[in-house]
Amino acid sequence: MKILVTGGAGFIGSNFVHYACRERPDWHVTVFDALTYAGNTKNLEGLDESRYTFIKGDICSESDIEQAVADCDAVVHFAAESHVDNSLHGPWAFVNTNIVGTYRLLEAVRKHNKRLHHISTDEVYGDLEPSDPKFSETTPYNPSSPYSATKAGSDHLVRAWVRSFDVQATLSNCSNNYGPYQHVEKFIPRQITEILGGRRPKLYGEGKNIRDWIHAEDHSSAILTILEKGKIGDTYMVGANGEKTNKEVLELVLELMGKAPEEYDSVPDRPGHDLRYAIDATKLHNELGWQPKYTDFRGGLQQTIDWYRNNEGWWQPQKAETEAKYKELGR
Ligand code: NAD
Ligand code: TDX
Repeated sequence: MKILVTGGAGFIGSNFVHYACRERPDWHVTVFDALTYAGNTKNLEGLDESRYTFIKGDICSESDIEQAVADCDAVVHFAAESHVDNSLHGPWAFVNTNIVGTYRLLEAVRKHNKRLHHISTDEVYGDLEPSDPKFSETTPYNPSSPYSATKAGSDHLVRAWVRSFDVQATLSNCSNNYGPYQHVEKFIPRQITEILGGRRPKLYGEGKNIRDWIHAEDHSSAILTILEKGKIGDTYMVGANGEKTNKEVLELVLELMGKAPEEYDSVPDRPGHDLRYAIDATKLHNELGWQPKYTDFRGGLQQTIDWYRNNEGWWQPQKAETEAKYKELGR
């Protein structure tokens, strides 16, 4: 089995590549990645070199992606612009990669008749009030940011290509991931690396927003399950019952790093900030028998903190530029 992983040098994509190489020793993985600011070939270090090939390529380039697709059996599509704050200040890259890039990939998959699994996010459903039921596969789309609107657009394209052209695709919409190799622009790594650098973490607004955290390895096991057992044309929600306010997460990071709970700064809120995301993964449990492994958030977070502590050489090169961008935004 030859698997093409778009965005495989990014956070979740590289976690998936490590997981798939471990769990499926007879597979060959081709990582296809443009190496934007978010991609890093260091994320693939430690893999047996005979097990994977790296192609530097852009999913928006018809020729780059078509060649790569022609040469594989199945595609797992992670490549995207993924950070909400960036989408508020430079939406074009999101429209281009998330929508045009997914279109190019779909055309290549259609032409060469390959299996596709498309990775998406719970953010396409908009946000919830604290008392609302969780998102499920039938929740109507209602995206808030340029990021989530372009991910929603990509989901609609995939569904249309399944229905209109018989493309053999499945989709999954997952909640917030955490774990190793996550860029320091994102909430948890930003706070860990601020503390490691001797500075105070930064909480948007009052920190009442709720996110539903899942470890990237559990997301990887869900993707592998759907790729192998999912029903063509179906969407699966992926989540691990990890709802927490941002303030709760930050206080836990502070505690695990030996700091007092008030040792952080409140900074101006993100415009249009979604209040709550929460996933109901019943379909994935009942139909495909998937279960998460990292059910203890405290343990998973401690492991993640240890990873950043032990891999300063990985994150330090991204840090100054990331914080300079946040400084410009006043966050
Ligand atoms: P990331 O930003 O860490 O990685 C994205 C990767 O895609 C990078 O390696 C980048 O170089 C590559 N890429 C970007 N544009 C490309 C292009 N035009 N051609 C080829 N490669 C390109 O993102 P992530 O957090 O790992 O997210 C991966 C996927 O999972 C995305 O589709 C995202 O929407 C989805 N997702 C993320 C989360 C989360 O919590 N991070 C949750 C649910 C879904
Ligand atoms: O410094 C910060 N302080 C803060 O309070 C940062 C960077 C974020 N936040 C808040 C904003 C969010 O409520 O923390 C929460 C999480 O923020 P992000 O890590 O930026 O994630 P989010 O906007 O929730 O989106 C993430 O989950 C869904 C991923 O980035 C998306 O790619 C995914 O689809």
